[in-house]
Amino acid sequence: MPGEENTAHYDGPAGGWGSIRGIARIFGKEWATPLATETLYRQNKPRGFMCVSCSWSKPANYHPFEFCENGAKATLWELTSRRCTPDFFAKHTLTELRNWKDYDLEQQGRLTHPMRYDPATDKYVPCEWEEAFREIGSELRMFDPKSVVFYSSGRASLEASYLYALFARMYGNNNLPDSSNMCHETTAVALKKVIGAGVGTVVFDDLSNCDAMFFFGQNTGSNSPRFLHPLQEAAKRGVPIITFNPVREKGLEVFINPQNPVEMLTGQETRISAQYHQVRPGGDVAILMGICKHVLAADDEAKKQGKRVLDVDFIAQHTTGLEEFEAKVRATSWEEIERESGLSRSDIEGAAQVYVEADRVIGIYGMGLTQHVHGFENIALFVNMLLLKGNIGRDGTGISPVRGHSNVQGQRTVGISEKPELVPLDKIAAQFGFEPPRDKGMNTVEACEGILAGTVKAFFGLGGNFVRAIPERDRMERAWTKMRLTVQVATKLNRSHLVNGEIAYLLPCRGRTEEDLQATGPQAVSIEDTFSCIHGSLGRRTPASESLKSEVAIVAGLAKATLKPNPKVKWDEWVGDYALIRDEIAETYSEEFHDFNERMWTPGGFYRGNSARERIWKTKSGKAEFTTPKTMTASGFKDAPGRYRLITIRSNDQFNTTIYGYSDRMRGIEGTRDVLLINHDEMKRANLHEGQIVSLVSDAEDGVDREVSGLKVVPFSLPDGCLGAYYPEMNPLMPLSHHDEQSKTPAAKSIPVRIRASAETDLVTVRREPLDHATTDV
Ligand SMILES: Nc1nc2c(c(=O)[nH]1)N[C@H]1C(S)=C(S)[C@@H](COP(=O)(O)OP(=O)(O)OC[C@H]3O[C@@H](n4cnc5c(=O)[nH]c(N)nc54)[C@H](O)[C@@H]3O)O[C@H]1N2
Ligand SMILES: Nc1nc2c(c(=O)[nH]1)N[C@H]1C(S)=C(S)[C@@H](COP(=O)(O)OP(=O)(O)OC[C@H]3O[C@@H](n4cnc5c(=O)[nH]c(N)nc54)[C@H](O)[C@@H]3O)O[C@H]1N2
Ligand SMILES: [Mo]
Repeated sequence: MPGEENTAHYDGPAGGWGSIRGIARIFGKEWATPLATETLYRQNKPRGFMCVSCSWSKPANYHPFEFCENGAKATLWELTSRRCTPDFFAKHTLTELRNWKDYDLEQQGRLTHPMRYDPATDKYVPCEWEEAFREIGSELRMFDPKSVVFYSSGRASLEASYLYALFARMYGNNNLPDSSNMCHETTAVALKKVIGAGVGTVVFDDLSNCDAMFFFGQNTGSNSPRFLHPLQEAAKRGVPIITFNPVREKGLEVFINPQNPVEMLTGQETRISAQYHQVRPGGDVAILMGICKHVLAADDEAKKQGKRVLDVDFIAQHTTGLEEFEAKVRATSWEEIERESGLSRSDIEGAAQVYVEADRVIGIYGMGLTQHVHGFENIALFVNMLLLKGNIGRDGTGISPVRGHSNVQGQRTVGISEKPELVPLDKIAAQFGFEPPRDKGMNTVEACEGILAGTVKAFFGLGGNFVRAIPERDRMERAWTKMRLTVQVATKLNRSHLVNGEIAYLLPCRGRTEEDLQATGPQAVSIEDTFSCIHGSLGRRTPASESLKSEVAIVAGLAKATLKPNPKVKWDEWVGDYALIRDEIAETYSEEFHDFNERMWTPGGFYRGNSARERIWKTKSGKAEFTTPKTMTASGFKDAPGRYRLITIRSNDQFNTTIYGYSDRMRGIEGTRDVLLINHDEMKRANLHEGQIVSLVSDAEDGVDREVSGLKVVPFSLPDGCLGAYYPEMNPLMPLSHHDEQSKTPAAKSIPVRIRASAETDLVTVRREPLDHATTDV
């Protein structure tokens, strides 16, 4: 079992003075200017702007400073005074810049001019917007529409996203992969299948009405720190928070509210989790089976006294499939549950008893459940657990995926989807007078497969850092350059801009904090948070450069340069007045977005509704569906001697591929990200010593060599058989084929690897199996 033996050590709580110092350390004087303070003050408030970091709720009753350490970092990162100008690009070739670290690239500051790749000098050179639109448009007109990919990262507003999806469909494809394909796509697919709505059913107020929370694989302290406030309030009310996570994450242990002067001055901590269970990566299927097993046993006991633990009325009226699931649970032994979960029966029963006794329970989760080969089963079983006691569709209950990017959920809501059945295509056809494509488009993994196979000829990136975020980075980078056209819309320089197609453009855009002045005046945009609430957002800062365009203007400019004119599609008018785009959104999605322009400034946002919350089940059976799992582990591969499950983690000093600094304060890892976390017992077994430099190699048995070297061994409290290391540095180790079976979300929380201690010793342990189903390397 894992010990408490981290050498990497942080004694402090999440929040507290550490979070204030964390901001000051990175931004120094930049953070203390009146303008920065004024901007932060307006963050996440009505008539203010909505944070560009995560998608956590923006409540109506906001705090004086409704931002967290990471929201402040993200805002200040966008507001930096540094500029990455044409001068910078004149000094460096792309070949040279490809050797720079992600951190150093983004440190160059905001992009200022549209740039075109010049193959003769291997440099980006400045160009005019119209020239860029013209060339990209004329190239796009020559491709088979099915060979072009339109990626988006989850930041672009509802307005930009709606136009982007419309552009792709008018162009002729549904190739609209999105960062959520690497993230909560498992949620979208699993929840749609079992409860008929692909997003969470919980709203903010439920958090103060529940009497227990079950928390799987979400790192609140780093990734959605404002969530710590309702968690702290719940813990203070005596609500047990039961956490399952291989890593002891500080934010789920103790918290000091940096907005509470008394707590700050007295160092008064709140304990967050009442129970903390260090599950094996992929062990959640077994835990959930164990919890359900205990619930059924408790129900058997209760029946003897004429009572029930199960919500039998709810089950009879609203669900299907319990019989088969129940038989499976009863047939599953505790021995198997203990082996697969890495936890003891008494631990699981202890957690399950809290569930038995609680009347209103919320289930919360993040990447720890979604990023597995059997991520679908993780989520479906979590829903099973909730259904047993009617914990969906009542106040203070429900399932709550914590979404990532600030508008990632909203982008899917307004049409960015490769799945045509999720988009009201008939309505769009009637509204704009064209026939949208009805065939399925490519998701992220399929787009990567197409790029490797050479069938994808052009890639358009609306934000993000695709090449860095996806699996199989080394092979992907080599294949990337074979594309004819790559276009990236971005605020800051990143790795994806340096791996270019034959023709490549880098187009700089305004950020959400900045004033967006168009023909009818300053424009606001809107986003959807993790609780399905829609908020207006108004940027007021002077844009980083006069040459920047908004994402709306860039998408419209490109669409106009590419598509035949259509009188119902008014690109110029839409750019002049975003309220007209919102009118179009309201027409396409009339149920959710009626009176959009009037409602967008509602304090706390307006709720777009969720059928499952009303106990209306838009599933195939018309009921909420119990799922019988075909597997007892989510990892998707067998254990073998020397094979570890690698989990890729984020620090509080990064936002995805954006690295703010090298301090993972809450895990006590400082100064470097090139580390391999492993527990003491495993270190002994593998004959490793602290500080030793090792490599990780792929153990996927697909014949492809994958290696990341130069990792320093750091003893860390983790379950046996498991390792931890940072995303995105580890992405070369993740096979493209290693993804959730149903949704194709890359399985970044259980990657099969071996440790290579040194070139001589380990060649023996790295097996090279003959190629069987392997894809060919490029
Ligand atoms: N500061 C900051 N904030 C962010 C981001 C960021 O990079 N930095 N990214 C944003 C985005 S896009 C997203 S999607 C979210 C991601 O936020 P999270 O969903 O929290 O994602 P991760 O931090 O990748 O992993 C979550 C937790 O899963 C645990 N875990 C790993 N494997 C397992 C397992 O098998 N079972 C269980 N139960 N737990 C497991 C890890 O230890 C980790 O604590 O955060 C968003 N917010
Ligand atoms: N191994 C492993 N891989 C993972 C994950 C993991 O946990 N482990 N997590 C996955 C997840 S959850 C996600 S969401 C993906 C993230 O994948 P992406 O969303 O593609 O990546 P980001 O790092 O969020 O993108 C950062 C870049 O976005 C640009 N940008 C910032 N703001 C704006 C803006 O307002 N407009 C535009 N146009 N551009 C902007 C900047 O240039 C910045 O460099 O990675 C996935 N990959
Ligand atoms: Mo994400």
